[in-house]
Amino acid sequence: DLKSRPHVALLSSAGMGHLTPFIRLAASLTAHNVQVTFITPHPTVTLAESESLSHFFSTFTQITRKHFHLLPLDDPSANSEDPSYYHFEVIRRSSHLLRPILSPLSPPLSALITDMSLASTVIGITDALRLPNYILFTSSAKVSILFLYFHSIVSTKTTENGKKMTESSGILINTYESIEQESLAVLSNGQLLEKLPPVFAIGPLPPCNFEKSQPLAWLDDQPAKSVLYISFGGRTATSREQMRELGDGLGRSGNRFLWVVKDKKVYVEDDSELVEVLGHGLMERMKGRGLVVKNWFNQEEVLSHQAIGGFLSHCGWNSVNEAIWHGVPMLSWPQHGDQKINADLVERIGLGMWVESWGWGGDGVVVKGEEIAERVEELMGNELLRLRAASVREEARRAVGDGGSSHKTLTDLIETWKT
Ligand code: BUP
Repeated sequence: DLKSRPHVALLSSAGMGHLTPFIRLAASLTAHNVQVTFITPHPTVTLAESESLSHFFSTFTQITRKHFHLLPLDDPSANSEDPSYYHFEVIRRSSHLLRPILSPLSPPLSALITDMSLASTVIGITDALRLPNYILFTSSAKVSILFLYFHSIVSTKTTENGKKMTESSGILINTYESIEQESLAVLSNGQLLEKLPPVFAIGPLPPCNFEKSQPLAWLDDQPAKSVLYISFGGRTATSREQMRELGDGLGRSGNRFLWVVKDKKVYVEDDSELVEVLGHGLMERMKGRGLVVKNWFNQEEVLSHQAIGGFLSHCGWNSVNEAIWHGVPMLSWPQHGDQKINADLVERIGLGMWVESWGWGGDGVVVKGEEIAERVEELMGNELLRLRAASVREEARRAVGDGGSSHKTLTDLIETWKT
């Protein structure tokens, strides 16, 4: 019965940073008694995505999966250094194939929720089908302001999604009132643009249960809050020189650590030998106190572990949300894209530190091991920051708990889908 149980389709995009919030939103909607059809572009860019999807569908059997077979794309102009960006373009150019997937869905859809990177082509299709279309914005409210406003002052191809988003039925953001009050106000008070769809702060989208699957024996043996977790996301290629300095810094600081090394702009397909990257001497010095891994680790599970006491992070928005969710203090080291804006927010809400002079990781400036060691010690020994991070965690959980601001926003939105 559509009156009590609306049917909503979700269309995700490429890369774990985009897929993860879609999976979490699908789980949240299911918990709110919404019937969900999940459309997955096929093939995915990485193995991590396809594995995550198969765990997800085998756990959430009530969610219907639809494959969206992508057209082969043989166009060098669409190519990019980063496989995710290339894939965005492939999905974009295949979007006309969505219509035959969407039209026959039964019961009829109340709405389609699309990734921000696909707004420019998908909205035309949903308009033709007279289907309300919502955008899931996978970064912060503050970054969404830039996205939505930029097209009104400059005109380039990259602003197309932002422009189209202003024509959507609404924008869902994985954030919550108390950390982005100002930005959310700007998005809703008519100050930014004359015509802007409603914005729904529905985060932080809680991690789903199926994501807890990997045993981490090494972590289990470490004292509480003693381990620094280091990851710069799946799309950051840290230079070898910087990796050596980071290793040196970890060697100097007496802390335990778990370091996920990514040497190329790929996830698990990276098979270069760690020793080759870091060198024998450094590997020896780090032995015993640290674990260096180059494969895909379930980050959310790592952050939930009692042994973790700090997170040296690129500040991808999902990583920030996961640190918030588990109250893990952060040392921010933005690498590209929206990450400096996120790092600024992390500092302002009291969740972490940001050494701005480090610049963008990988921009040619190499931060020395000595300085890294100093900051790591500052992070891991900062009792005040730990207390603040714990209260950020409580506040976040209140937002999505019964009666919380994000919970109420999502419940009210679902009500409007009931016909
Ligand atoms: Br790397 C890595 N394990 O080893 P962000 C990432 N993740 O679970 P951005 C793992 O991928 P990108 C790993 O928990 C987060 O949910 C992580 O999203 C998970 O980064 C997601 O933090 C990454 O928003 O994506 O820059 O958007 O990692 O592709 O660079």
